[in-house]
Amino acid sequence: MKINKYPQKEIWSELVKRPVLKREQLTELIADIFDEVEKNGDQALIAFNKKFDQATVENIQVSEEEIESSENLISEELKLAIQKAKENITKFHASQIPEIKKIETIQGVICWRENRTIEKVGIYIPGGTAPLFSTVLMLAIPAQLAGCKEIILCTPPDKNGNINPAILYTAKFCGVTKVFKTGGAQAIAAMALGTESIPNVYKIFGPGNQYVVAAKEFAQNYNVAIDMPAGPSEVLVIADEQAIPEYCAADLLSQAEHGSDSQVIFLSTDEKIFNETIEETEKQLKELPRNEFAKEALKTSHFILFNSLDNALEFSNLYAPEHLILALDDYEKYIPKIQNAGSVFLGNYSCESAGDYASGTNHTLPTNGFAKNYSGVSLDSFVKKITFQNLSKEGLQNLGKTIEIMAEAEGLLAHKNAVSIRLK
Ligand code: HSO
Ligand code: ZN
Repeated sequence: MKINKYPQKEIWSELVKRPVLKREQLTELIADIFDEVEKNGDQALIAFNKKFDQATVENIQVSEEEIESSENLISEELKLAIQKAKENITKFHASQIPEIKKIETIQGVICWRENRTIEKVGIYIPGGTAPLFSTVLMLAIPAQLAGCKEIILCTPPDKNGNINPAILYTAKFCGVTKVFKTGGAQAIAAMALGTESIPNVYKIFGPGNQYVVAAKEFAQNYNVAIDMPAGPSEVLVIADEQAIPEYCAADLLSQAEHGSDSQVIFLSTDEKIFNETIEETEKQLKELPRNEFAKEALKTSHFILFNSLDNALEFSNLYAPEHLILALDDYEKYIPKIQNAGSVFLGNYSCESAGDYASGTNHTLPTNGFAKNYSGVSLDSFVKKITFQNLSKEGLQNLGKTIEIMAEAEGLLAHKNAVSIRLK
């Protein structure tokens, strides 16, 4: 932990820096993988499964039977929990479907926007130490609500060639149309380019390691959109004198356990709460099964004492955290002062895990300072908006002169003529 008391503003810009990730030059490697997938399709993916995941699979696509049997491999309790989470996530995201507003800008000129679905989308779910079936909910539910026709999912198989049943169950439950056993950069390449079994998609979503992130960036060369630039998870907690150190520590650790590169920041205006949260964090850390990850993450994490909440908020806006927790008595007062954050948790009972799993908001959020210029995933991420207009004769009469003058000033007489010819 890096502990700092009342840091001068001059050093804030140092404190908000994320640890520099060792990002090797991956472009060449990624380009080779894309080439290989383009040339050899499914066979390339099967070979990559052997090479990177030590898995032998004959069919890249998960069979109906495998999907069906996933239901018997997870507990009833977990199924009910997934159902509850789905209900809440659905409620919240369905509320984001906009009503169409037709605006008469001047008499006879009507303009509006309509959503159209991105027809084919791909979801990537990483393998590794935690099977993130909650991320399937967060991406497939808005995709389905938006009306995406093809929602495919790629995830790496384990050594026996299987996929975690909770991922399969959730995928089916949330309308994923096809699931494929392929991971890493090759999965992204397959979704961007298409293979014999994997259809190419128009937009790719989901978290992943540095190879996946680099491959998503590379996929944009093929006219494929991506959800957002990705980095390790983060939480920033601001606590005043009524915060509860046990809760604050638990929240910090809930994010730190994601990985050794996770970022957790604790800001407080109260020295007693500050010291007790540090102690509590050390104490709770020892009990965690994933404490190896959390311990590493804490090494680069900041605990900072501030002399006012306004200063703490200003620091937080500069940091632009993925998740912001306001463990404050008067959190309402501080809402308007939040400028940069992915998702905000208000008061002592709003733990970040609520948003990670089941309250309804999306957990795919901007990290690494991108909360300054990106939003998290929402229904909007699965649609594009088309503008429409309709001018009546009277409308064109009302607007014609303006257009003609502007077109002439740009020297574009054909533009001007498109108006004049109608009005003469
Ligand atoms: N906190 C993660 C999402 C997640 N948490 C999935 C648990 N499972 C996003 O930053
Ligand atoms: Zn989490």
